This record gives sequence, structure tokens and C-alpha cells, in this order.
Amino acid sequence: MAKRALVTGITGQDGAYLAKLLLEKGYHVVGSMRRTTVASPLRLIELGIADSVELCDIDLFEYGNIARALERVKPDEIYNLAAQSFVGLSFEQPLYTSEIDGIGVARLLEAIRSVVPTARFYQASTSEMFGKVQETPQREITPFYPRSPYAVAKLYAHWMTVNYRESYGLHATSGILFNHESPLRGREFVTRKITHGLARIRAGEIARIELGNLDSQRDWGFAGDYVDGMWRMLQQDEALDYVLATGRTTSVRAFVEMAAKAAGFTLAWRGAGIEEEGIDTATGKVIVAISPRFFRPAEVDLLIGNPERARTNLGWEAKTSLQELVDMMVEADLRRVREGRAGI
Ligand code: NDP
Ligand code: GDR
Repeated sequence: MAKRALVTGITGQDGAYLAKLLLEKGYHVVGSMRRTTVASPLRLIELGIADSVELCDIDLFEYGNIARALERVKPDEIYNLAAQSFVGLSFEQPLYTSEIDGIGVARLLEAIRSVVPTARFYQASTSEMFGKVQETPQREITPFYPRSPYAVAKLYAHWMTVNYRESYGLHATSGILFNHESPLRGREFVTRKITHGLARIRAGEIARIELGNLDSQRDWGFAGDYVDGMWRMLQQDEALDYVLATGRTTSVRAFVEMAAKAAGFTLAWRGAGIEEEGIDTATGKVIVAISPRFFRPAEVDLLIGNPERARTNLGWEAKTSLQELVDMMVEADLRRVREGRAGI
């Protein structure tokens, strides 16, 4: 009999790539989404798997709908990808973010404990929990210092996952994933904002992109590699927590430069700090401007992960280079804009 996987947050970036991977491995995949007026799983459509995934409704706000879904689906593996995942928005909506990303995970763990205690559980934890730099590169035992309501909520969920493993013997794993991107990344995140923005400038649809802090550094990998790591974690006899990262870090500024080059611009910076502007030397036009609007009340300056445990125990590594990732994203956005495709 095919193994049954429940993936919460199926409409998101990781949900789509994970569903594709699990289908390829022969799983019956049930993806949960919130009921909305426009219930169209665009990313599943983009990957050509919309008809292969069974959909169900789960909102992490409600215990009852989680428990009933578990009773009906009876999953062998549960991947909790659902979250208010945008750090910037969590400063505007700290209570909602805590409710879904923190307490929502407690609801899910309670429901698993009651309904399907032998199911294996993956929690989407995050490098944002490391926050203010305590040690580099960051690994599983690096002290946490969250710097946003999002990271604080995720840290609560991380410890609840560990606690349910230790208290009740659940096969519960917290994957501490560093930033991972793809052509299916939401447009509010900086990498996609840049690649999508450059494609629109190329097409003459907009004049410039406005960004915030160019100095923060991130360990960026490709989402397709990272969902494979999630799956590997749940195949282990013993549940444990794992960092997934590339082990390299790059500034937002350097990402802008790489993406601009891939999109056919030659970028030079005109100023410094908050007034800094990126001009295309071929046309002399400002195509990147800095706006205070996109700075955060507290910033995570530097993330760089040490994926040694995942390499040793899971045989996992990030295969896609940053250059390959940038090229993939720029190419996809240039094509989408050229074809006039809205959507993702
Ligand atoms: P996305 O923002 O693309 O997807 C988040 C998903 O959660 C969407 O399907 C969204 O549904 C769903 N969701 C939001 N609120 C609720 C709710 N109240 N109840 C049920 N579902 C809800 O995120 P990613 O795919 O990038 O990330 C997946 C997970 O991994 C998230 O938990 C994120 O915090 C975490 N993470 C991501 C990293 C990354 O770099 N991508 C790194 C580390 C951790 P809807 O479409 O309706 O909004
Ligand atoms: P992050 O991703 O906060 O790391 O969280 P994001 O792409 O939003 O920001 C990365 C860095 O870029 C800086 N930045 C900007 N960010 C956005 N979104 N928009 C801008 O205009 C801009 N200008 C500069 C940010 O300040 C930040 O330093 C992502 C999410 O996927 C989380 O869910 C996940 O947990 C972490 O990655 C790991």
C-alpha cells in the first residue's frame, strides 16, 4: 500500500516541490489549504501535479478541523509547512503570526498525539531562530536569539516539537532550514522581488525596484534540494533536528548584482547606505532604489549554516549553486513576463 503523506501549506513554494517529490516516490499525497474564495493551487498547476494531489481544508487556527482531517486522512507522515511565513509582515501582525506559527503547531501536535500518535511529523523551523549572531556558521546547538515576532513564534513551535518527542515519544523532527528560493517563491521575498522586478523593467512595465537593507547576508539555496532533506529526515529510525543550508552566504546587494547581470543589465551603485541607488550603466537609469519602507524594526544581519549533521546522517547536500538558482529564477520571470502570465 502506498504511504500516505499530509502536507499542510500545499499552496506555498515548499508545498509544491515537496508534493512533487513525494508523488515521484509513490506516496498518496493529501495537501491541506485554507478555504479561500480563490482556491486555485497555482504552484501545483505550474508543476503539473494539481490533479495528482488530494486537497483538504485545514486552518491551523482551529483544533477541531485539524483533528478531523487527521482522522480522515490517517497519514503516515505529516509535513507542517503552513505558516504566516513573511518576516516583514510579522512586525505588523505579531498576534496573528504567533497564533498560526506558534500555537497552531501546538494544536497540530496535540491532534497528532490524540489521533495518529505513530505518524511521523516534520516541523518547518527556520534559521531566523538564530537571529542576532551568536556563532557562525550556525548549527543545531547554536544558541537562539530571535529578532522578529515570526522567529519568536517559530522558536516556540521548535521547542514544542522537541518537547512532544521527548515527552510522548512522537517521531517529531524540527528542520532548521536556511533560506531557500525558486521560481515559485512568493513575490514579497527579496530574491523573487528582485528577479520579478528586473523582468518587468526589461519589459518596460516598471521603471525601478525599491528595496530595503542591502547589507544583510543570507545562505540561499534551491527549494527543490531542501524538500528532499525534509523527506530524508522522516525516513530516519530516530527523530532528530537538522540544519539544512549551503554553508555559503551572500549579501542582498550581491544578489541584486548577480540577478541584474543575468537579466542583461550592467549595474553600478551611485551612492552609499540609505540613499544608495543602482544604475544601469548602459542606459544611465536608476533601476534599484533604496526605500526606508522596506527596512525592518530589527534585522538579522548574517545567516550562514553548517549542514554537517545532515550530510553525515542523511547523506544530504545542497546541490544547486547560487548562480544556477539566480539564472533559473531570472529566466523563469523573463519568460513569464514575456508571455504576459500573471499568477505566481
Ligand atoms: P509560503 O509562504 O510560500 O507558504 C506558506 C503556506 O502556509 C501557504 O500554503 C499558506 O496558505 C499557508 N498558511 C498560511 N496561514 C495558514 C493558516 N492559518 N492555516 C493553514 N495554512 C496557512 O512558505 P514556504 O513554502 O516558503 O515555506 C514553507 C514553510 O517553511 C513555512 O512554515 C516557512 O515559515 C518555513 N520556512 C521557509 C523557509 C524558506 O526559505 N522558504 C526557510 C525556513 C522555514 P495561503 O496560500 O492560503 O496563504
Ligand atoms: P527572510 O527573507 O526575512 O530571510 O525570511 P526575505 O527575502 O523577506 O528577506 C531577506 C533579507 O532581505 C532584506 N531585504 C528585503 N526583504 C524583502 N522581503 N523586501 C525588500 O524589499 C528587501 N530589501 C532588503 C531583508 O531585510 C532581509 O534581511 C525568509 C522566509 O522564507 C522565512 O519564512 C524563512 O523562515 C527565512 O527566510 C529563513
